[in-house]
Formats: sequence, C-alpha cells, structure tokens
Amino acid sequence: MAERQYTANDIHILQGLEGVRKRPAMYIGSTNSSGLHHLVWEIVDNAVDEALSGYGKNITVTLHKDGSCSVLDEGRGIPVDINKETGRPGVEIVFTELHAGGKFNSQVYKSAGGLHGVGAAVTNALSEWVDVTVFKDGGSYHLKFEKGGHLVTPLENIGPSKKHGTLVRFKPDPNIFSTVDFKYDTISSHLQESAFLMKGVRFIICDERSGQKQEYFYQNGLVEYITNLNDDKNPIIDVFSFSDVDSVTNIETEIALQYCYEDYNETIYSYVNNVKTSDGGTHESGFRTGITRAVNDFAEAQGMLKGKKLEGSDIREGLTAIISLKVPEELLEFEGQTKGKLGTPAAQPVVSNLIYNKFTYYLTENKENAIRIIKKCVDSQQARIAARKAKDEARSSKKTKQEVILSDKLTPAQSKDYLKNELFIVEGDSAGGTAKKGRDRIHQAILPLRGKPLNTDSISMDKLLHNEEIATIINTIGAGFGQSFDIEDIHYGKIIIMTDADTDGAHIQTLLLTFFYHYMRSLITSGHIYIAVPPLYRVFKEEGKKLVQQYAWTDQELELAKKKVGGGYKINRYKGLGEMDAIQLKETTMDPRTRQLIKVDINDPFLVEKRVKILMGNDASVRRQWVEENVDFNQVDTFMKEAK
Ligand code: TSJ
Repeated sequence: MAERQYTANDIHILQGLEGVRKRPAMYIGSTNSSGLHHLVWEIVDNAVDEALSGYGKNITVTLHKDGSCSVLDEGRGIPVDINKETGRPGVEIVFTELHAGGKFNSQVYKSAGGLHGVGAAVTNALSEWVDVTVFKDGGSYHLKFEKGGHLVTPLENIGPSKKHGTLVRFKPDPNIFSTVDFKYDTISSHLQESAFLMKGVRFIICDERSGQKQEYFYQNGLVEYITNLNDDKNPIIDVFSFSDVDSVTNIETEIALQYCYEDYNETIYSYVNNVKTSDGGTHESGFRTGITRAVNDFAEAQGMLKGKKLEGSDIREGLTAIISLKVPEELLEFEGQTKGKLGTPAAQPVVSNLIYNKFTYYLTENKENAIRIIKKCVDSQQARIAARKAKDEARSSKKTKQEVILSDKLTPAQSKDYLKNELFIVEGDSAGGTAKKGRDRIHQAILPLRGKPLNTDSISMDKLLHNEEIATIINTIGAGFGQSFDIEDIHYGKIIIMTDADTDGAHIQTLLLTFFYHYMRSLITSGHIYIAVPPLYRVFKEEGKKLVQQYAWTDQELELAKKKVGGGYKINRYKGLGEMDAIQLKETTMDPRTRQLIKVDINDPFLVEKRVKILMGNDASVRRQWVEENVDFNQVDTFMKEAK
C-alpha cells in the first residue's frame, strides 16, 4: 500500500489517543489490574458483537508468553476497504477513532453498557503495540500500531486465505498500568459468564504461559448458570426459567431462578445487553416487587399466610436468580459513578409484570413446589419476627449493650458514632498490642485474633462458627449473623482485616472473608469490609539528628524509595506486623490520612464461588495451594483500592 501524507485529520486522531493516555481512568476505570483487563473486554466485546450478529461461533482468547493477549473470532472480518470521508481503511479507523465501532455496527442491542463500549481505540492507545490480521474475501490483511496507537505498518494484503475472521493481538503498556500481568482466573471466569449469557457461542481461553486451557459453551444458558452457582447446595425446585419480548418497548427479558434449602442469602445477578449491572437498577427492582407480589398473592389465596404478609426479604431468602435484559439502544440509561445501575424507567414495569405473571403461573401449575417454596418463605418470616422480638427484649432489659457483649479482648473505640468507628481485626496478640498503642482511640477499636486457632489447615466453616474468636467477632460487630444479621445494627462503619503479608495472613483473610460472605454478606456487598495493606519495606538513613525515611509497598516502590533516601540507606524488610513499632504501624497502615486500604468488592460471582468452595472444602492441601497461588496482597481485580 502506498504511503500516505500526514494530514490534519491524523493529528486530530493522535490527539484523541493521547487524551486516553493522559486520563486512562476516564476510559477504563483505573490503571490497576481491573483496568488492565478492560483492555481485553474491549476487544472481546467486538468479537462477541460479531457472533451475536450471527457470524462466527467460536471466540478464542490466548495469553502469550511475551505478555501479550490475542483475541480471534470467526466472523466476517473487520472491513478493510477505504472509507470515503477519511481516505483510510475501516480497520484503521476502528483502532484510532474513539467510539468508531458503532459507525459500522447496525445491531439493535450493542454490548455497550457501563464502562464497556469505549472501543478498540482505547486498547490501542494504552498498548505498547497492537497487531491486527483480518481474514476475508479470500485474502488476509495486516496492520500494526506501536507506542499508544501510532500506525507503523499500514494495512497491507499479506496473501490469500480461505479463512474469515479477525485476529487482534496486543501488549499492554507497562508505563500506564501498575500491573501488566493478565490473570487467567479473571479472564476465564469473565468468559464463562459471557458463555452463560450467550448460549451457542463458544469461548476458549488458552494460557501459553502456564499451559492452562478451558472451553465454555452452554446450550441452556441461564439454566446452567444457576445450576453451576448452586452445585453445592440443596435445591428445593428444578431451575425455573423463561424469556419474553415486550411488544411495546421491545425489551427482551430472560430470567432463571432456583430456591435452595439451608441458604439464608439471596443471590441475584442482573445483566443488560450482556454487561453486568452490579448496582442493580430498574430491572432488578421490578423483579423484586413482581416476585414478592406473586408469592404473597398465591400464598394468600391458598390460605397459607394467617394474615401476615411476607416481606420481600422473606421471599428472597435462599433464592438464586439471574436476570438478563436486552434493551434497545434508544431506551438505555445507566446511573451511578461506575454506570453499573440501569436507569431505564420502562424496565421496572416490564420485568415486574412479567415475573408476576410467569411465576404465578408456575406456582399454580406446580402445587407441590409452590407449597415447599412458601413454607420456606414462612420459615424465614418467622425467624425474622423472632429475631426482632429477641432484639427488642434485649433493648428493653436493664443491661446496657456494652455490658452484654464486650469481650475482654476488645479495645473499644470511645465514640458512640458507630458508622465513623473502625474495627481492626488483627492477626496475633503482639501486633494487637502495637495496634492498640498506635490507634486513634476515639474512632478505632482493636480486636486481636490469636493466630493459632484460625491458622490450622483443618479448620472448617462449621468449626469456625464455634470458634471463640469468631464468636467474639460476631458480638463485637453487634448485628447478629446469618438469618438474623441486621446491617442496621453494626457498630462499625469499616471493618478492617489486618494481617501479616504472608501465606498465613492470606489464609486468615480468606477465612474471615468466607465467613463474612456466608454469614454477614451485606457487610461485603455494601462495602464495609476492608483489608489493611502494611508496607513491605522501610528505607531509612540518619542524617545527623534527622531521620530520612520512605516506606515501600512493592519492589518498584522500593527502588524509588532508595533513590529518594539517597546513598547510605538501610532497609527494613517487614516480615510481619510485629516488626513495626506503634508509630510506624500507625503512619503506614492505620492512619486514614496515610494508609492504603483495599476495599473488598466481590463482584465476580464465579471467582467468589470458586474461592468459597475451595476454602470451605475439606481438602486442606488444595486449599493451601490455592491460597498460595491466588491470594496476592496487591490483588486489585477482586478487591478495589480505597479511593484517595
Ligand atoms: F474492534 C476490534 F478490533 F476490537 C475487534 C473487532 C476485535 C476482534 C477480535 C474482532 C472484531 C470484529 C469486528 N470481528 N468482526 C467484526 N466485524 C465487523 O467489524 C464487521 C464486518 C462486516 C460488516 C459488514 O457490514 O459487512 C460489518 C462489521 C461491523
């Protein structure tokens, strides 16, 4: 292909990509591990759109040894002909113009929701290089970009091919991201989730770094999604599922649900145009009101209620549900900081009426199942009423709360402004003592855990509940647990797990998280659980009477700290919290002005379930291995750093 002149248009485009490099977080949310993986989702979304248009059933993601990632589809291939307006090939435009994808794509439902949908140009802007090969019309075509989107090899025909499809390989720019390590588990579970949502599309992941490989293909979509989520539970009914297109709005709704015994949580995941809506929205609230009305009306008609209506929470206990909507573009509205909440008003009555009608019909047609479900709901209702009564009695009795529940291990905070208070759950008595000295006594409370009982490999969740340390945690938090957990009663706004940065510490973290996940889930979902991040190094030097020092949390920061402190420095390598004195612990790990906290943000259902299953399982060696491989103290794809 002939060389082109540099035009004003090219300069404009480079400015656009330069803008992405200047403010990456505006486009991909962050530059940590979560942002890194957004680069993959952008590319995969394009391949998925092609598959959903009916072209190509297989999508393969490969993680290469050189740190690059490639995505291959079997679609029509990105157009390579010259666009009249710009004089440039379509494929070049896709990778250089922000939001260019839509120009070519005439689908009704675009997978653009939330943070997704910013386009392949964003991945290009944030990559060291991007290599694109298009197979179509009997030929193969290639082009390559480098250093944030500079076209270094313009489109050329590189010979005949019988294939059709698109292959995009890119290497993220380490100058942009705090980590460029693609996580197999993160990508694998994202692809599995996509496969559940898009029945008939096969997703394949190959990790050439480790040799791991997995294929996901579900002909029964959401039914298999639920079955998978509940595979260690005791179901009350077979999965109930249906789909419908609303004739007025053209909103397409697909729902699958199942009730299980011995499960006191509700697990509801919702999606819009195949993108997860983590913060719910109008479709989820429609689902809630609709199913509540259906069960109440049916139970009342059967004379099973004795006058007392069931509350929504009674009806959702033990319920697992997936709600997947396809909303036409002109009706799409997202809300909230992360755009993870559907705002489309029409979705509320559409979903509410649909679930009401379908579930009422189901209950009528499946009497035995209906009775089992309603019994379970009435049990929940009675447990809720009993818990409330017990609590009221405790309140009106003479003893103050403090007298009843405070453990002698707890060093309490002085303030009664509960939501401003912080509870540090600290590994080990000795670190607990240091934390006690370093704390802000007004707002920070310290609860030391004796490492040992939590630390043993053989501990099961069941034993954990009878564990004295856990009982103390339950009492200290002050809001009950399991069925009777009431987040309104928590005594702390932040609950901060503070352990050594080693395998034992990781194990304690995961045990506690697993415990919270099962018995106080709303603590996690409403963002009250945090993990403290102690530094790994202190670099210091005494200059006369002056102490020059820098803390470092990563090896990268260590190098920076050495430079900042300058020659003649000494290094402390902290192997545990116990090696810090109270002042050091305060300024690095506890003081809100200087510490780093990781907010536990469990967003990925499969990573959570996988983690929980492994941690709850009886095989200690599998568990230990998993913890060693997966619990990374800077793991920011399942945990989110506190915004500072
Ligand atoms: F955009 C991208 F680079 F990220 C990307 C796009 C990455 C990958 C892996 C695949 C794709 C992609 C795009 N696969 N298939 C397509 N299809 C089109 O761009 C296309 C092809 C033909 C026609 C047509 O109307 O003939 C229209 C479109 C949108």
